[in-house]
Amino acid sequence: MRLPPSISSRTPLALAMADAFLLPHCLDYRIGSNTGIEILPGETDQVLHTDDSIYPVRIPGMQLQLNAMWSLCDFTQENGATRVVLGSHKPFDYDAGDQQPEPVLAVMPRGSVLFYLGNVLHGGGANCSNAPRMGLINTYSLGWLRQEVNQYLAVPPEKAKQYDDRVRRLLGYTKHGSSLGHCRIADEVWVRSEHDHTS
Ligand SMILES: O=C(O)CCC(=O)C(=O)O
Repeated sequence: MRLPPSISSRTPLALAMADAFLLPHCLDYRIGSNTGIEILPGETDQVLHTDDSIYPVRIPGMQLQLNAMWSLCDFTQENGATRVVLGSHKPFDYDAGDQQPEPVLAVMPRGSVLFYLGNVLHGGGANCSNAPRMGLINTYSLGWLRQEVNQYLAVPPEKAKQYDDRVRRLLGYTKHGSSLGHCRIADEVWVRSEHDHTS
């Protein structure tokens, strides 16, 4: 389920994490997606995957994406807590005998948050309980990348206007650097940046 920007997208903790991991590689980052995830009773393990595989590049030392999984209920071993392969953001050398570790479970109480880099192997767990396991994933991507969800369609200007400058910047209603994404609109939805001398 794709969701509009939520309060969680701009909590100081999430933004501090995104600052730390993404700002070394861009001037400003963006919301990639906001996705509600419900794992129903009886669902089995999701295939382990990386989320930044939407971008067909790997640049050593550069993270493209940071993800935050908010637990909307307790995440337990029984109900399908997210499985995370620790260290999987580092290259594996199978020829040298490296082995992929078993995933660990992000067991956490309702209202917690799990941060994981876009190139970390992870997946939802099997839900062996009798209640849905609900979470909300906010992703953030480097400001010069295309966002996973087209935020200008998902949150068009008339809706985006209800959000403050920070959220509109996160949505992409601003330029990145001197001209990427520029648009000559005289509209209150646009956030002028320090690099913005043209519109
Ligand atoms: O629900 C989870 O724990 C992870 C979900 C996920 O990684 C995905 O849907 O891509």
